[in-house]
Amino acid sequence: MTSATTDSRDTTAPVAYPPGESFAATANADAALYDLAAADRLAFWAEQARRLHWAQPWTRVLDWSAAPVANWFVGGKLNVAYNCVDRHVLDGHGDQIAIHWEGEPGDSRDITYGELRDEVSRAANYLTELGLRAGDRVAIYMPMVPEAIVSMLACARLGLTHSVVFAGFSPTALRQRVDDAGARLVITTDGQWRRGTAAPLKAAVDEALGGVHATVEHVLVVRRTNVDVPWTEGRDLWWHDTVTDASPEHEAQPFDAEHPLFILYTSGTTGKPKGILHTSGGYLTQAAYTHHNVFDHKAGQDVYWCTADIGWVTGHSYIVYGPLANRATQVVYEGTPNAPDEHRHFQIIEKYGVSIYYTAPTLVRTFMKWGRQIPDAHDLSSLRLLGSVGEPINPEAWRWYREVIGGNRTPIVDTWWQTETGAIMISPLPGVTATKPGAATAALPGISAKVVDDDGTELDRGAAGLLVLDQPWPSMLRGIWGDPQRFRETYWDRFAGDGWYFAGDGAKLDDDGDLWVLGRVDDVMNVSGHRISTAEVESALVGHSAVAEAAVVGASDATTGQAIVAFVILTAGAANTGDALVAELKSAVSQEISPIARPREIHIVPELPKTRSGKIMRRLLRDVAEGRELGDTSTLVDPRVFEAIARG
Ligand code: 6R9
Repeated sequence: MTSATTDSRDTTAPVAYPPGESFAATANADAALYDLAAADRLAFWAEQARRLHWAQPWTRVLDWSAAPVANWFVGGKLNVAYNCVDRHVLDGHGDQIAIHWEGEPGDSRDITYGELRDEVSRAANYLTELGLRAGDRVAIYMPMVPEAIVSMLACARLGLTHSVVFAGFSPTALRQRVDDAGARLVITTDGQWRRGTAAPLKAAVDEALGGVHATVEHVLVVRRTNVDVPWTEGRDLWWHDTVTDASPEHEAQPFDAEHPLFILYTSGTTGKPKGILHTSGGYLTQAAYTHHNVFDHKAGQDVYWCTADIGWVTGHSYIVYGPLANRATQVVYEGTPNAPDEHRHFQIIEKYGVSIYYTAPTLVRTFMKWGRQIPDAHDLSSLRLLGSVGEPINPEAWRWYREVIGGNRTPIVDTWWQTETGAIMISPLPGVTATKPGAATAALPGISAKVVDDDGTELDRGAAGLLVLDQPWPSMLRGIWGDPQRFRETYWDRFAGDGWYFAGDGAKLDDDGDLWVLGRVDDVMNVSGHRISTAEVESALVGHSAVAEAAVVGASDATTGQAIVAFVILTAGAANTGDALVAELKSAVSQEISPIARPREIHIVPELPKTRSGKIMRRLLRDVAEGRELGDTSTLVDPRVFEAIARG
């Protein structure tokens, strides 16, 4: 093997790993899928949609006449929750375990498909009793407890549109999302476990809603940590007093293929998060198709584990909808990888015999930092496939992942996709594709991607450009909630003449024609696989009375991929207390957005480098943030330093 490299953009030294013969012999995918999709793309997707149970068949696969809003499986009707739960029970798999749930403090619960159906039905009955009707929005602000998944499925069953808000988000961020979606109900827990301590969560909901709220009628609370909770009589309801007592009999009604399934907020280039809207039939089709082929998932045999949180799209598509539609048996883990110690993930893999493990590069790099003696202390031989998502995986981490976790035998699928795409778009097919450290390799059968320059001209191999999707796909976003204009501007105006979707990522094809995703080309940072906009952090900083102006950049970081580095100018009269002020500003950002948005560094500077038109020169700041130790910030304000950097 060639020497490992830490540069994810080094496309010169990769070694390809052809599929193993025995893996290929039983693989779900085969090379013919590419030919089938190329011969008739829509017929191919129609075939994939037949994985699902449709109460009424569609009359047309795709109507693209209202582009960029797609209409897939026109006239078809289905119930998403029925597809994820009931039909497996009716097919005789009610006793199969759907979820091996592992709580952070060490408690655990196995939930069969039969039990899941009963719980989802109880929740659906109670939400109906509360007066919720198809089309209403429900905010779900919960840690990784089974009731979070039950809540999502109960919404899907009733045609309620859920908006899951990551439980690490602040009350301000929750409020923004609840308001934007006009939610009638918030489902939460009393508290959440984080490395052995119970942190309050219901209290954050109260803070977010503040007294009487325009649209929220009720807050439904699951007891998890037993912390004391503030309580508003009449508005607040305990899950165990209501849902638990509801009837487990509920008949699911079918909804239109284009019925809104969920809204999920993601960061854009401005301070205001975008509510990405997904619908039912096309979304579930592509989630199920990709989960089957990309993870080579075999129902009744595999034990699957996706380590994401349901607060992100990966949790939606690859914990809830894709795996459950495919009758997976999966691990759902509540806590962090180092609770109570760094062995936790490997103990879980061993305990349940996990065979498919899907995680983010940032965690692989963290494992590397902890050292191989930790995974080496465990029997990981049940693993047969590894996945990566969220950010480019650097070849060194890829190789370590394959060798140390995968015992040099497992294929690695590096899956590129976005909240907006709904499901995986670019990935190797295990058993078919020769994988290559750092490369997402190729668009999946049925998906079309190109690497183009600013004018939309397709680039030759070796040249870096912009990633575009030039054909609609079933799980594509159907819009930004309440903002059709922003939807067009953000994704479609850049290549309006061609009708292409602009992903916001840079990419290149290498000499073999394999695709490498190079990271964001806009003002969106990627910290540990989480998208955070520079504008959002800047606005949190200037929200502090001491800050007059702020500029934020993502600087490369060995563990988190990128880290947030901020440069701030203080208001006249603000006392520069140095480290104390920096610490205060960091926690202000954590509180305003989330701890994941906490800057790694904040530099207090007398001025910011600007162009003549007044635009902050972020590129220069990024060079500074990445290129030198900034212990002494006084050098920063010296214009000669900037001149020197600009020349270099
Ligand atoms: C699924 C998810 C999307 C952004 C995307 C890109 C980055 C995700 C990647 C990847 C390189 C991969 N990204 N997967 N970059 N290789 N395999 O992460 O959705 O949170 O919306 O982030 O993440 O920059 O544009 P989301």
